[in-house]
Amino acid sequence: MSHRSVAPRSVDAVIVGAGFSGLYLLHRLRGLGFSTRVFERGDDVGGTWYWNRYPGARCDVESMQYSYSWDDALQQEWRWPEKFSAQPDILAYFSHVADRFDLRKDIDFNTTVTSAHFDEGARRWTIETDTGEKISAQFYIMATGCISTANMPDIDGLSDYQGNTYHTGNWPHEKIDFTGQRIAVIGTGSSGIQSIPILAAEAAHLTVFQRTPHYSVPSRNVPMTPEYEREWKEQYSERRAAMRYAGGGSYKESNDISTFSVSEEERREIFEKRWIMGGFAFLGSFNDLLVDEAANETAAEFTREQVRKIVKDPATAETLAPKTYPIGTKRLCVDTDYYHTYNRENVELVDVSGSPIERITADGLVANGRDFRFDSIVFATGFDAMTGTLFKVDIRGRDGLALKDKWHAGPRTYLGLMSESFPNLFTITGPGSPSVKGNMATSMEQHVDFVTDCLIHMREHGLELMEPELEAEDKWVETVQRVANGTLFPRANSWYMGANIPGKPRLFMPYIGGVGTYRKICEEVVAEGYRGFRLHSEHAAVAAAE
Ligand code: N01
Repeated sequence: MSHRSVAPRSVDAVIVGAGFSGLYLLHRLRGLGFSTRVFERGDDVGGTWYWNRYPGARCDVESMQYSYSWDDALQQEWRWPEKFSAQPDILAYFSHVADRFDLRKDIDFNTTVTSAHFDEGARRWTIETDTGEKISAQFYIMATGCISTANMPDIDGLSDYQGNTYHTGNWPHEKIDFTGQRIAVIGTGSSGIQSIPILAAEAAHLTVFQRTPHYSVPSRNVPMTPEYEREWKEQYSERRAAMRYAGGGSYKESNDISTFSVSEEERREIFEKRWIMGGFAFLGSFNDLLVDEAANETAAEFTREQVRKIVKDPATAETLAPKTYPIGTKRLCVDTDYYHTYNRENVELVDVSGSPIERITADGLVANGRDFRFDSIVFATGFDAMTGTLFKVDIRGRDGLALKDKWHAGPRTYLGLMSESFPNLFTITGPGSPSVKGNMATSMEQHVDFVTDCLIHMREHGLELMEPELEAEDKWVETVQRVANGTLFPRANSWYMGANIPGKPRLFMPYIGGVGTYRKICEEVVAEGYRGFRLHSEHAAVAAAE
């Protein structure tokens, strides 16, 4: 994993990130004869699964569906030990893929891209890294994921703290022994909810600081059974095909009936059945849960009832039961024994919804006027999602325009793939694409295939530059907002809305119209000669469809 000794200074494509999408993109582009270099900040492959090593980290999309579909031998041969895979198993999978397809030789690890500037004259990107490298590329592709920049809240006194601090999104590689420790966990999103039961079992005492309760459903994770695995493997091609056109990019998601088309009794039965099934299936109980407030409330109340049934202390149960936003509008959490954890003697829940944590002290923190002492503080405080990582690189397009400046009031993309004034810059699962609003695996593969097809098309037609038309981009930005405004999503202060980061524009960033619908739009765009994109040859802009 050291740097290559003789690395080309000029390539067809530079990819940033060796996670799910970067690895596949490298495999595809290299296979097609495009010279390609990947820069990766970590010292190995895996992206989000490389960084998020906190206790209990697990994918809440089933492994049979959260895996590559592009190599049948791989999907037939790989054995997932559990229905929902734990982080070490997912990392082992990516490591296997990197070896199997000999990908590491084209990846520079421990290398952070610091800037990428478009050179108008050369019609190429100049990319610089923190290792001092400067490389020129025709195509610059950010495959950096949507939630890869950890959010460390700006709480007074943080630097005074003498104990250990951890962030779930940037967890140490070695095992941390919390035995006998007094621990604080700040944050109760997916990462907090997954780690809290494990930390509670290890620590002497655990205090959870909750600003907003999240809705969480049980995962019902089980070891993979030979029958289930066989069923999937026998039907992989049909199921993957169905996933590509499904609303959420997963197989068998929703019950296509509305909430009030059934009696109250039937509704309850459906909720019960899906609660027992586990996982995201619960949100698919009815087709209108995310658009109809009254419908949503039936599912929200059912969830609150489950919390009250599990958590013995009524006051704690009420604090844990979300009431201020519709279910599903902050990302639904999927847990193992999360609510049960609050029945343990050594766990305390502290509600900081009324007033923020006041300050961190040398040996703990002050909240609600109380002084707490901790050996370790775990920040499960999420990410500067969707745009944070893109903005960490000084990306400049035509006339030195910074991406950060162009997007100062919110991301502006065409299809979440490209932004006007930034020719040949692609963002895999960028804002304005379904990305986090579905099975990321399905969406990442679709974007990689789309981008690869663009490069092939350009090579075949002797085209040098690709860029969205401003009008197409403006319309798409409007579409993304219009579709989101037709749902309940804008009602929550979620990271989808940028609401978790002080000062970030508040608007819904992913495209919520559905993974399948989005794919069809992309297919139409291509069929109509890359409608909405301008493709340039060396001397003049030419129509793409010839
Ligand atoms: O982050 P989050 P996450 N004081 O933003 C709280 C994916 N993921 O890392 O809700 C006190 O959801 C914050 O409070 P509030 C998945 O897409 C997937 O848990 O903003 N609290 C919230 O409770 C997920 O959605 C998997 O009021 C503060 C928490 O910190 C995404 O990653 C597993 C605070 C952050 O929750 C992010 O999840 C894990 C402060 N100053 C993650 N600042 C799986 O596949 C923030 N908070 C299973």
